[in-house]
Amino acid sequence: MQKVIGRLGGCVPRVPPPAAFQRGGSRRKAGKRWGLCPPPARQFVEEGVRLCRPRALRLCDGSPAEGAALLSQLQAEGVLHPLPKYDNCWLARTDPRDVARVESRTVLVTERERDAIPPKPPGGGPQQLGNWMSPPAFEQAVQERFPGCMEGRTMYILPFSMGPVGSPLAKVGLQLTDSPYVAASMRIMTRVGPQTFPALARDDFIRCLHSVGRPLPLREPLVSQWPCDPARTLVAHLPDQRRIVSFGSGYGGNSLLGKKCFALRIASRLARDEGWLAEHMLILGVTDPAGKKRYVAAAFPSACGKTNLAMMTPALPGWRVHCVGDDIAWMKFDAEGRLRAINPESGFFGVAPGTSMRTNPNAMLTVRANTIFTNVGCTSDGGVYWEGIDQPVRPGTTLTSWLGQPWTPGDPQPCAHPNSRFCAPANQCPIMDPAWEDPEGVPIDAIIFGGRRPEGVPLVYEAFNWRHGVFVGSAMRSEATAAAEHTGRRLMHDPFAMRPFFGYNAGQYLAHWLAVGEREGARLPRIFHVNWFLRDGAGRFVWPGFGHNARVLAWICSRVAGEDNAKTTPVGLVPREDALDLDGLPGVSYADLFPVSRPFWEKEARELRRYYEENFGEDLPKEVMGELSALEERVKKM
Ligand code: GTP
Ligand code: SPV
Ligand code: MN
Repeated sequence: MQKVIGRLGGCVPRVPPPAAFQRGGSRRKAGKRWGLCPPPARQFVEEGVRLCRPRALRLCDGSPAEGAALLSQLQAEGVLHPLPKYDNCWLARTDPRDVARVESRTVLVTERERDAIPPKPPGGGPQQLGNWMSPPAFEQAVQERFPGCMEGRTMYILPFSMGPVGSPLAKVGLQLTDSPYVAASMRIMTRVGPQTFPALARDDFIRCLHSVGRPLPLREPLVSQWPCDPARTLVAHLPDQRRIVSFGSGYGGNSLLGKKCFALRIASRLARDEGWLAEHMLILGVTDPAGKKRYVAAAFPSACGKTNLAMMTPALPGWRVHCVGDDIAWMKFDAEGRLRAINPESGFFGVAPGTSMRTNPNAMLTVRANTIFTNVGCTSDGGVYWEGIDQPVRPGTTLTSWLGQPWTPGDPQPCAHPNSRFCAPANQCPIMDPAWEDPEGVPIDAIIFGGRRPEGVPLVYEAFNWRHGVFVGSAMRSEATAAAEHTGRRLMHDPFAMRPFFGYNAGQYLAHWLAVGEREGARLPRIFHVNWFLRDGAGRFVWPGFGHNARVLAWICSRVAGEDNAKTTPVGLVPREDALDLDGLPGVSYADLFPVSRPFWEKEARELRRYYEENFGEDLPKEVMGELSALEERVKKM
């Protein structure tokens, strides 16, 4: 681009001329397509080019030929390794410092801090509901990082839609990135191509700028051929300007900006302003043996079972599950007052470890073709390997860990990184719902919250009403997982599974959920809480989980159908002993699954009160505090 600009006499071209587009037979076509690209989008590209100074540009069209070219380029650069055991599958190994979302470097940039996070009470612990950055500090951070950051590299221009193109619930974005790995992954996770141009013309698209922060020539050698700059990583959101600016990481939610940055942080803010919901939820369809189908959305924190539930093979005869989405739901009321949900994504970025033909056969069948694996192990015959894959390794085959080292079962370090992932097209999942791309979305009958709770929290309970349900969501806690930088089995608060993803003040978020419940004419879904992760004294899971979670879905469906089969507890409504099908589960007892202990809930309520006070302060809606007081009263009478 420098050269191009030079040739034009030092002035910045109003539009990057086609000559700036990469060679490869398609330069003329690219130039023509560039000509069709709406002016606001071109302007954003020009700004990015001026700031980042890439060597070349590539406007991505989403075509199969482009996908193939990107992949072979990544192979030539040594970023992707082919996995010949499958069809068009690839393995990436990252710099070991760039393996997960970095919550400590993820910020919301707003004029007023209060618009981003609740105020820190004096003397309170560290605020856990997001990080705020002032606009001047952000400007400075950009100036310290972005000028010239793409020198020597190609800038990929990705016009993309979150949601089926043309859906009233869909929104578009334009991502600029210097990572071909990100470009290849975005093509799987989102709908990339010129079909988004009409929407891009409207100027309200989300502007996404991403750089790995390693201009060429390199000043220091790369680790694992993976460019990143961990010391200067920053993932910034400017909700008022509909802008995302990310630097220094090529991994997952830090770099595939359509996902957490757009579809959750920016979208949750738009949703609040426009009266809808953008949530960290899977969406599934469940059909009972009589053929009655219902749709359910469920929020579990990262690495707590969304993909697995969304794709489950029911262990209950006669029941069927179909997948609409595994991570994010955008939900809006229709004219009849029903909450309708779409999955804004078009691919899965799923946790690999623990995935097997026993636990999640549909995921295993999904990732046999056209999949990019990141930080999994591999076998010498060109297959993948990870903890819990549950597949015999053929004699004579050797294993290589995610670090590229020889690995043998029993080694102290895992073969795959705990946050290793597969990135696969959703339409390859054998149980995608026939309506998964319905532009109107699917009607939601139940909302489920859940987390990893080793003790005290029952397998399932139903909230008494919407307001109590909002309290239940706000009170979610779960053990830390490898999806972000937190370590150990620490119990963390994670309201609505959104703690790392709120796009505005979390207190206002709770108020928005309460307001949704007051909406005139709304036919509200019922709200439930589940816990697949209770452990016994020896640390073993007491619930078999996975396909058996269909037993819980069956009870939830019976509640939606209005069956009178619940028992009231201080915490919520639980299945009567005869209402939960535990047939064929030797050793699993109702009593173990439904602990009700006064000391446990007294302690839980005390901890919640402390958490609310220290983290939400006066921004906690009084209704939520009222629900906590009501719980405390009920627990006292236990
Ligand atoms: P993100 O993609 O990070 O948002 O994660 P997720 O919520 O989609 O979690 P996922 O379904 O990928 O599951 C994460 C881990 O939990 C995997 O190792 C699963 O094998 C395990 N897991 C999922 N469901 C169950 C269950 O019902 N029981 C048990 N014991 N483990 C489960
Ligand atoms: C999560 O952490 O919730 C994920 C993975 O779904 S990432 O895309 O990295 O955010
Ligand atoms: Mn997730």
